[in-house]
Parts: sequence; structure tokens; C-alpha cells
Amino acid sequence: MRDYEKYIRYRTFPTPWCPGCGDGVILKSIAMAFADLKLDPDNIVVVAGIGCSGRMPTYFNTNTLHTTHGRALTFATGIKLAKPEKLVVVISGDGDATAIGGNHLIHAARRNIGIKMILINNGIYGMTGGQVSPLTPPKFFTETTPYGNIEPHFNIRKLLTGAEASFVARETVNRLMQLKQVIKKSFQHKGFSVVEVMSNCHVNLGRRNKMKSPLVMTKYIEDITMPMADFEKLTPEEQAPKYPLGIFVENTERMEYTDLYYNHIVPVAQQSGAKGEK
Ligand SMILES: Cc1ncc(C[n+]2csc(CCOP(=O)(O)OP(=O)(O)O)c2C)c(N)n1
Ligand code: SF4
Repeated sequence: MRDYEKYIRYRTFPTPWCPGCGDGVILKSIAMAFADLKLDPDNIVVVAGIGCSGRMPTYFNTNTLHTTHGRALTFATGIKLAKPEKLVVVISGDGDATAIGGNHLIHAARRNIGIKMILINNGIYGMTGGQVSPLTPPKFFTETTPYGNIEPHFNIRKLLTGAEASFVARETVNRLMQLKQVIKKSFQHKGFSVVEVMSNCHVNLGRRNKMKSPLVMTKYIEDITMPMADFEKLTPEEQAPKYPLGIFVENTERMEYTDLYYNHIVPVAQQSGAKGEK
């Protein structure tokens, strides 16, 4: 048995994911990060909302919670406040995180609560058959954009940097070891962290855009991504369709939210006679 396998709940297999879906790679990379850090499974809580990606907690041999669509961060906020010593990991699809849950995303960044978010960007609502999401690239065909997507998509790097997130990174399912490394770093970060993972939904996005096999779609992901250093050499026009990779923000100066809560709110509440036990 390899080190990371102790974090996998094999009794719940098989997964419902289509063969070749990037979600399997992400599951493995997270388990490998847990193993590298030699974490006690009972000290980890994995939380997700609804979506293909939302099924992921089922397969971790840790504390797990499958919540409602878009609300994983809100459940995770409660868990982190009640149990600040736990590593609380949120797994969210792009629809879950940036459409119905977009509000919670910017506020988690603003508060700098020590939740570790893995934002799976497959550019589509996968589970429900392929509706457009706020991260679907322009001109792409989806179930709800049969003439091509006319909306601009969120730039997660800029959105989260603007909301003052203290750790922002991007990787792809094509680079397992780099992905594991970045996830590991995000787990070691004290405040709110987001690792956006570029992933493939060849079934509900790819097949409508001449990329119906996982190989073709992961090659597309390889073509549109590049290390930040190379991205910076491009003109703004060349940059527009590309996605830089790497750690963009790592700010250790900001105070983490549960530290603020227990250092400031709880003593004040206790002085005034209210209960505020840890
Ligand atoms: C409140 C609510 N609205 C809508 C849905 C239907 N729904 C389930 S999953 C989903 C979108 C999933 O897309 P995404 O979050 O990108 O995850 P993926 O399936 O691509 O991993 C939607 C709209 C729901 N379950 N609950
Ligand atoms: S529908 Fe897309 S996201 Fe969902 S399991 Fe299949 S390939 Fe993965």
C-alpha cells in the first residue's frame, strides 16, 4: 500500500466519474499532499458542494461532508470556527465556487479564514449536462450557449487578488507532481488559500467543442497554460486566451480569521459575561 492510499476510502469505489475525467487526478494529488505532510486523517475535514467534483469527499478516508450546491465554504466556515485546529479542505467546481457560491468565495478571501480551497475549473456545469459557467471560455459551445458563449469569464487570479486572498495559485491535471506540490504548499499556508486546477470535462464541454476525448482535451489544457514567467513575456493580446500557472499570491502578513476570533472576540465576550469558550 502506498503512503497516500491510507487517505482513500476504497470501500466507496467505484466513483461516478466518466473514464478520463480530471477529478480522479485531483483526488490522487490531494491524497498525496496529505501523505507528504503525514497528516492524521482524523485531523482533516473535506467539504464539498454539489457537482461531479462535489462527490470527491466520499472517497477520502477523513472526516467528510457533502453539502448543498455553492455552500461548501459556508459549512466549512462553521467547522473551521468550531475546530480551528483541523485542516479544513473545500473542493468546489467552477459553477459551485463562482456562480451560486461566488459570494461566499470573495468573502472567505476577504476574511482570510484558514480554509484550503481546491477550485476545479473544467469550464462547465459537468454534472447537470453541460450548462455555461462563469469560467466557460468565450465562444465555447455549451448546452445553454448553442451559438457560442458571448460572456467574458472571471479571471480567478485577478478576482481573488482583488479580494485580498492571501494564497492564490493555479495548476493543471496534466502535471500531477506540480499539482501535489502546490496543494501541499496551500495546506501549509495559514490563511485562506485557493488552488485553481484546470481540468477536463471532455464529456459535457469537450464533445461540443471538437475535444471529445480526454487526451485531446488535456492537450488543449496544455496549450492554453504556461508558467507565469513565460506568460509575462507575452503581449496583452497574446496573454488574453492563456492561463498562467504557479503561485501568484503568498501573503503571510495577514492575520487568519479564527486567530482574530479567538484572540479578540472571545476575550471581549468573556469579559462582558457572555460564553465564548474554545
Ligand atoms: C440550489 C441548487 N441549484 C442547482 C442545482 C443543480 N446543480 C447540481 S450540480 C450543478 C452544477 C455543477 O457544476 P460545477 O459546480 O462546475 O461542478 P462539476 O459538475 O463541473 O464538477 C448544478 C447547477 C442544485 N443541485 N442545487
Ligand atoms: S461529466 Fe465531465 S466533470 Fe463530470 S465526471 Fe464526466 S467528464 Fe468529469
